[in-house]
Amino acid sequence: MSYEAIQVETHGKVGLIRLHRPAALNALNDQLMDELGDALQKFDADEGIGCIVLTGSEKAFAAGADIAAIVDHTYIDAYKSNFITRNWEHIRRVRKPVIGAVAGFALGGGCELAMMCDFIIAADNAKFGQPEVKLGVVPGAGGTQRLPRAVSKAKAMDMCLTARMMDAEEAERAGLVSRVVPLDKLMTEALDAATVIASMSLPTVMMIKDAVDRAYETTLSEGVLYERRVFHSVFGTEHQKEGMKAFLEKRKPVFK
Ligand code: CO8
Repeated sequence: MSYEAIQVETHGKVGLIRLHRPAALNALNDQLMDELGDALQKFDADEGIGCIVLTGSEKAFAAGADIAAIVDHTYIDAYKSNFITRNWEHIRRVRKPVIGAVAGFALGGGCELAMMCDFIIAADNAKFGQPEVKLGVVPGAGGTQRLPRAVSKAKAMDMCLTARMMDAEEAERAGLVSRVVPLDKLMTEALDAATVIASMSLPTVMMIKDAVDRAYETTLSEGVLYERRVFHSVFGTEHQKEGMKAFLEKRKPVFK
């Protein structure tokens, strides 16, 4: 598949996907979502890739669903095409870590896409919001579910009901993003973090992602049990032997 609405690069063991519809502030249309799903699946399957970075432009990560493409949708159009979920599930199934590197607007589906990433590094000009209410619609790709889990019910209600945007500083304070960096350092910081992750044992990294995600899907006691079982299983891997021996031998581990 050749891409027009995204750009794809590799940096060592890091796969970089850049949303690229500059004339529409990276508004999410079917083409972009299909290409994104395809690129994510390819990086996920690529043995040479250990971590993925998803980014947009300096002005916009993504300004939401492409309003022009859906303004005339009927209920049946949305239902029959399974609007949103058909691609969204691909993204959710990616097993390698995905870092969102967010600059500028991350609104509506753009904010929801950023929240699908395992963590977000934000530029200091980032703005997050769920402005769907202004369009007479509700968030449709997890905004009412992931936002309260990330920033509390109070802030999520405030953002979804008033459509106010949250700037990068507030987003970090509220726990929506893991770090805020100057705009000109965003890609270096995101690629450096991804390179660190990609240098670790890939199966271990995937198990950690899986276990942390469990925290949002289950009770504490079930989650802790799941973690313990995974923890036990790592003693069956060469990477545990290599990681622990390397520490004791005061050298860097080599994870094959
Ligand atoms: N859809 C289509 N086109 C858009 C969108 C969008 N979401 N956002 C911006 N554009 C276009 C503008 O129409 C404009 O095009 P043109 O130059 O041809 O007139 C161009 O991008 C630049 O935009 P602005 O001139 O408006 O730029 P400003 O800097 O003045 O404003 C804003 C930037 C504040 C981001 C403004 O563009 C805006 O409010 N955009 C809409 C944001 C919004 O409401 N997003 C929610 C959309 S609904 C949604 O996301 C439902 C999610 C469902 C999941 C979807 C998964 C696929």
